[in-house]
Amino acid sequence: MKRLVTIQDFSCVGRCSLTVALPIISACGVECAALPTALLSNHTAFPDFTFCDLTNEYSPIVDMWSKLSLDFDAVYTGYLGSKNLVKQTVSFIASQVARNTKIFIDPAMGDYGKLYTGFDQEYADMTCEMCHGSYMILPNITEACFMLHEEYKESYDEAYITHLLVRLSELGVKKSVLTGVGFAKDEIGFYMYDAEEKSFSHYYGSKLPFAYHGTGDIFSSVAVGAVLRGKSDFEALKMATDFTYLSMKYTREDEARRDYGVNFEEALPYLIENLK
Ligand code: PXL
Repeated sequence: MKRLVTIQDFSCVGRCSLTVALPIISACGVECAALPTALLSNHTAFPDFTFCDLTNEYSPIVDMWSKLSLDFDAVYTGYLGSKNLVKQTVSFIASQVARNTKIFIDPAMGDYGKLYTGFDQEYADMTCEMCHGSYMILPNITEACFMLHEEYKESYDEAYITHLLVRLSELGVKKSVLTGVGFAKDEIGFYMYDAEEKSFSHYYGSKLPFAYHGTGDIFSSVAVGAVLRGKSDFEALKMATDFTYLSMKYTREDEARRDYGVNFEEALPYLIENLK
């Protein structure tokens, strides 16, 4: 069984980051260790939240892992939460790249053309430093634009998407993936660039006429879990697209739903079945 460590915050309520990554990656049949970067009462899209930065725990934890020779097949980073945490993650990733660990980066910091509360351009710039030597990066278009200082476009063509992907690969990433891409009103999926093969691929599923918070974390967790379970990158990303759609559909059908992320729990049997 493969073991990965995911580095992101623990938001107690709201179904994002670790509360999404842990169950999904476990359902993929992959051991999921965790390095929590911050402890929040709930995610930052709620009107208010508490935030406890765990920066001071970071070095002692990774130093202890090193002392105990604990190692990982992959590292998967998500929402980090402060520049200090990005800095520490840059050096942790560098140490792991040197050991040939597969690095997956979801630079979770914004959506719909805006950064989440608490982030700024400098944070986005620092995120680029994590990319060198990494295996896959999975930003949405907003995150890619902030990282690359490119104009965010709500309506775009294929040339815009492939340009962003090639620029992402120049940060030192093997597989650049843009999430939430669609050219027709009713389609959404991913567009990938393989820097070694110099080839593009994409897949779209149906787009539902509503949006929920936390779908990016769900998408990335499925993609990372499925790659580590042995699926090809394309298959894993396709599965992530379909799983995200299914989770959103179940959420809509739940009359008692609350505005706390999506009902990915109900879609877990699909994942387990398709990864057998
Ligand atoms: O889903 C991304 C995410 C993760 N963690 C926290 C967040 C968000 C998005 O707002 O606030 C704390």
